[in-house]
Amino acid sequence: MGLTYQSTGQLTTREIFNANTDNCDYVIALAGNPNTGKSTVFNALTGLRQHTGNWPGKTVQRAEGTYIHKSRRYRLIDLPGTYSLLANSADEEVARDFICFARPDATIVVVDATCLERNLNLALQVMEITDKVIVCVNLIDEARRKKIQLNTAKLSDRLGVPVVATAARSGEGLSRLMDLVDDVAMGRILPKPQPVRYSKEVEEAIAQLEPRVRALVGEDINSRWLTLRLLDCDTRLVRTIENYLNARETAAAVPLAQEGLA
Ligand SMILES: Nc1nc2c(ncn2[C@@H]2O[C@H](COP(=O)(O)OP(=O)(O)OP(=O)(O)O)[C@@H](O)[C@H]2O)c(=O)[nH]1
Ligand SMILES: [Mg+2]
Repeated sequence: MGLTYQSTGQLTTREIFNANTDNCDYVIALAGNPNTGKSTVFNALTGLRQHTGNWPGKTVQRAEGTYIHKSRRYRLIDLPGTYSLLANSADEEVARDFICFARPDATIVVVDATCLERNLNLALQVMEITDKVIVCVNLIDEARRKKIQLNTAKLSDRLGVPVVATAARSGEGLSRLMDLVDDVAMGRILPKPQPVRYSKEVEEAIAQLEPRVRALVGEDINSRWLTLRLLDCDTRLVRTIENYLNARETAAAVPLAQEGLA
């Protein structure tokens, strides 16, 4: 594979996702469960400055476009709608790999205000991979109609990331969304996602294994998240890392993971 780590000495995996920052200042991912309004947000932000194609090497459709906010050009990538990032399907794998390896400057997670609990599952999974998350609680008009009240300040506090309520179809909240994306991409806001805590046994295994994982992959991949995947014996992810990053040493961590759980 002609990119990467070995050849350049640094992670340039954005190139294999055709998502480098040529002609733009920042790359932003749009994630969310199916039917939450991602494409409506995407269309509202990018207007006619968009095109579609396939993800490299996949039959999964990809849409990307650009928008300008505060004189900066943003490239927005509409990820496939998924319920999780466990890579059980091509869609999930594309979404996970993009967030993990292309390392967007910010990821917007679009959630449905009328079924927040189910939708936050994906938000928490994204927040395990990257800190740079903005939660966009969409369909707020539907929530109002159903008399569902939402305290975005409290939600933001509990999650540790910025939250904005939107009704993408009418454009409500989208200007605030772009402000927050700008703040996160520029580093004016540094989200601090509250980590999901697991059982004592799992946390102990993480404590043992994570320093060794970090020593292998550095700060380029979230080591706690990768440790969890290794404890899950996600050998496919290890192969993906080998492909993307040429970091074959990571494979050595799988027996370590099994050791950690023994
Ligand atoms: N009432 C209301 N409807 C919305 C809003 N945003 C999107 N919709 C509608 O919700 C439906 C789904 O929107 P999409 O933008 O296609 O959702 P998506 O997340 O891209 O869906 P997938 O790509 O299939 O995962 C469409 O009928 C939209 O018009 C909103 O804020 N309020
Ligand atoms: Mg869509």
